Amino acid sequence: MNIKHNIITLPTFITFAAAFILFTLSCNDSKKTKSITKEAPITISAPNFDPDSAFYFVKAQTDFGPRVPNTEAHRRCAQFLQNKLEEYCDKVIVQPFITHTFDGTKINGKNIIGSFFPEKQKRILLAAHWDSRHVADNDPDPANRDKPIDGANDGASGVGVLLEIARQLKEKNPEVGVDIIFFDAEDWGPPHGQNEDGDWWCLGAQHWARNPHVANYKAHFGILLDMVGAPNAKFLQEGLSRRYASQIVSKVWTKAYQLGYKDYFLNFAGNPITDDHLYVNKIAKIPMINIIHQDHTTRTGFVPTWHTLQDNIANIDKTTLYVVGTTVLAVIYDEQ
Ligand code: AHN
Ligand code: ZN
Repeated sequence: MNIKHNIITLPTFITFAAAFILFTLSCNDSKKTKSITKEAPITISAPNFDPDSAFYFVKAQTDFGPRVPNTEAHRRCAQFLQNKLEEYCDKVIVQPFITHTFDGTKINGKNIIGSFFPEKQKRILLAAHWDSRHVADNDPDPANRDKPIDGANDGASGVGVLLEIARQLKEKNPEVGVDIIFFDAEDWGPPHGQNEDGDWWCLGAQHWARNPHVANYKAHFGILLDMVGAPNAKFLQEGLSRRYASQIVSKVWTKAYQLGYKDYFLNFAGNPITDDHLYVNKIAKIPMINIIHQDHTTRTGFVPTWHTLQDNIANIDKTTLYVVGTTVLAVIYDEQ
């Protein structure tokens, strides 16, 4: 037996003593450290939004042709959207409704709703309209003005971004519940400048706000996407969003600024726009903002392709889809 093994040498003693002192210090400090980590928000980093996938989802819609209510393209696209939400979400509800437009047309509409974690109390509502306008009444060529539009930007872009968000939510669970609503019959309103007092736009959103898919449905806040696919889009802080949900405007624009998207999300007030979020705010009483591209250089206040045959897939920009999708995903994964 070698006795050397039982002798504690001086260097060994010093090492153990130092370790003991450090351990004791860290124990005394543990209370402070714990309370600091408790107060700091746990930030779950968001998954990566794929702009190619979002673009594919936009094109899949325009490939059906104009999604005007009562047409075959509209019926086929509804089935596609339902299938996609069923692939990604925990629960899907399709809400059919019958309504009349300003010109007396009776239409069959469908709101299509996908939910993640339907049992969770704290929820975020995301929405876009999936129908496209029945007429290109803003087209520069009068011969085109009674033709239906593809609505690549006006309709399909918001839905495409939300389908890519749904695909990401399935891969990486957020802390909060999320509901995605594709509203129908948003865009069969009267010609620009006519009948402006009537509630002729947003017929699907009006139906849902009066008949939510879940009794007493509430969400912490909502985000509507409308025309989020044009190159170099400018998102002013839309007027009704500031009036009804200014804190959500701040939250989203601050996040966009942090991500480096200040050239898209401008720190300026935009005009109020009658859009789906108005009825979600007024009737369902859920604070909802609208991320919508406004252009004050045109007569209509929207981009030149708005309600024209030029609102097609050739005028969709992946970078804009990416900027909007990344911002909304970051907002979702910040909530707990
Ligand atoms: C009005 O022009 C009053 N609202 C426009 C809402 C809209 C139409 N968004 C897309 N298309
Ligand atoms: Zn429109």
